Amino acid sequence: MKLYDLEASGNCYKVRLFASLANIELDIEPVDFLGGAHKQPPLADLNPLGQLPILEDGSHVVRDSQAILVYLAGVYGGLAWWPAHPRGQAEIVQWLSFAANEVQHSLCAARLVQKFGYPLDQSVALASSPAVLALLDKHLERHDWLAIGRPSIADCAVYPYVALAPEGGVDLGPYSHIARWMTRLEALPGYLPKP
Ligand SMILES: N[C@@H](CCC(=O)N[C@@H](CS)C(=O)NCC(=O)O)C(=O)O
Repeated sequence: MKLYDLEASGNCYKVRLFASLANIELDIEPVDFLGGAHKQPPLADLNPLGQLPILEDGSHVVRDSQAILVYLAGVYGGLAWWPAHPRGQAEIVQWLSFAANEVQHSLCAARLVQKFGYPLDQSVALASSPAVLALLDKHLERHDWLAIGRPSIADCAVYPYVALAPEGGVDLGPYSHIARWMTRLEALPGYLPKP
């Protein structure tokens, strides 16, 4: 199973982190991102959005880090990471959407500007970050894990850009429940340190 990967990408890290925690073997294929390889065939044929990560499992292709987490957990991860019941699945998907929307447009965007010089509005990204972190911190005040009462792909989807947020100029200092959740996640067997 091949992961088309960019080491510095938090979205790719979501997949590498989960695979490491769930002991799923991936063949990591580094992509020449600066050279634009993700925007040209053959990768642009695999993902017409021209984005990473992309997973290739034999002839089956999955794009989008959230979708890849669901695929890997459902096919190879067992019920521990992706429960059979739709209630548990929906609880997890709430957080996958949060990762792809709120987190992507705040913490991730701030890092893209500060670390990689992306032409996004840093002030908008920074202004929206505290509300995202406050919501997360409030949830974690009453829950050890984001969903289903145990570690799941929800945690793997949200953790990377939270852990990387200081690289975007976002201060995690005020969020003590987030800090304790990160410590719990980092203590899991198979934890893969952030890039
Ligand atoms: N929703 C996608 C976003 C993927 C994404 O934005 N990937 C970045 C690397 S972190 C990328 O390939 N950007 C290139 C582009 O959008 O042109 C996911 O979660 O996988």
